[in-house]
Amino acid sequence: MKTVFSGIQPTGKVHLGNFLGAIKNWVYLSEQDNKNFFCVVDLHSITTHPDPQELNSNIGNTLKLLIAAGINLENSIIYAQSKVPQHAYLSWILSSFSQVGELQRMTQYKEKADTLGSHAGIFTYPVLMASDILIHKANEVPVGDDQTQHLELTRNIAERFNNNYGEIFPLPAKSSGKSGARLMSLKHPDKKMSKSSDDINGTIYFDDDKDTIMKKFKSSVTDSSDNIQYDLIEKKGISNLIDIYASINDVSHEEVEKTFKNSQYGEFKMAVGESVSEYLTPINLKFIELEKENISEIINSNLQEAQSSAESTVQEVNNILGL
Ligand code: AQP
Repeated sequence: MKTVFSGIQPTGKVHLGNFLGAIKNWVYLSEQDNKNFFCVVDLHSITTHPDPQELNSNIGNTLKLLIAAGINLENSIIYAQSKVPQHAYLSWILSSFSQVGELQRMTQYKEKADTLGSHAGIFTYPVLMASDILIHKANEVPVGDDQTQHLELTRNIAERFNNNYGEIFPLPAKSSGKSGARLMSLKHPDKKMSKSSDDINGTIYFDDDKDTIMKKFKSSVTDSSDNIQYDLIEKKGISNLIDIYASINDVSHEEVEKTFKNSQYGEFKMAVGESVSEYLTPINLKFIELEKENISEIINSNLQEAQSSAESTVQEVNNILGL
């Protein structure tokens, strides 16, 4: 049985990109014969110095949303990273198996250092990410292409540890599960749809009602032709809409082009909006229902399982290191 790990940062309100790029696949993986750890990686979001109240509310909402999305909790554990301090503990140990040069080469470090200032948290962030994966000895990690470099680093760190102390950590691979689309803003199709941006009209949030969703799609930026064709260079806006429709309906770009070959942009935009609303509305309704319920028992039992899995790895590592 495979062990799968993946995470989401509580940096804001969860959006359609998070669903189609990650959570939809997590739901799929939770229906397979895997052991899954889906983690709200709140320690990572400290790098942006968030408002404490906002952070706290985002952590709770994100956990609730993972349940509302339909992740099967029979074989999946959802929890907040900071409640399992073993993540940070292992991260310290792994930092002695990480090289400064390779951390300096991380593209996201270079990008984030430009915007957030170069504090050490941004620099050592990939080591914590390696720890997130290795603490549960995950062998599969469903992540987007932007995380490939971090996953390679995780493998390097694990290999170095293993070379010194024996085969403790499996070398994790990128998930071969259904890959999700990389959604762009509806208003700025050259920018990624993102939790922490203030691009409200370009972003579809999980709790947008049908009216709002339809309005956002109606005013989405496309191009002056009326040709529904996937072309990431010349037609970024319409390609983004094709991606969204294809991902929600589990069809290929070609099938979308074929289905809508006689439609105009206006018609297609409404069809995409309808699909999105049909996909998000039940999740939002379930989320509202969960808000009224006391789910602390679910959260606590998941947390205990996560702590016990992490503690068993820490014990093994401590014994091997002579700690
Ligand atoms: N636009 C997107 N399209 C497809 N997938 C996306 N993901 C994020 N944005 C898109 C995927 O969602 C998962 C969780 O992301 P994250 O919270 O770890 O961080 P992120 O990638 O930085 O997400 P955001 O929403 O853009 O947040 P901020 O604004 O905080 O940076 C990941 O699997 C990610 O690929």
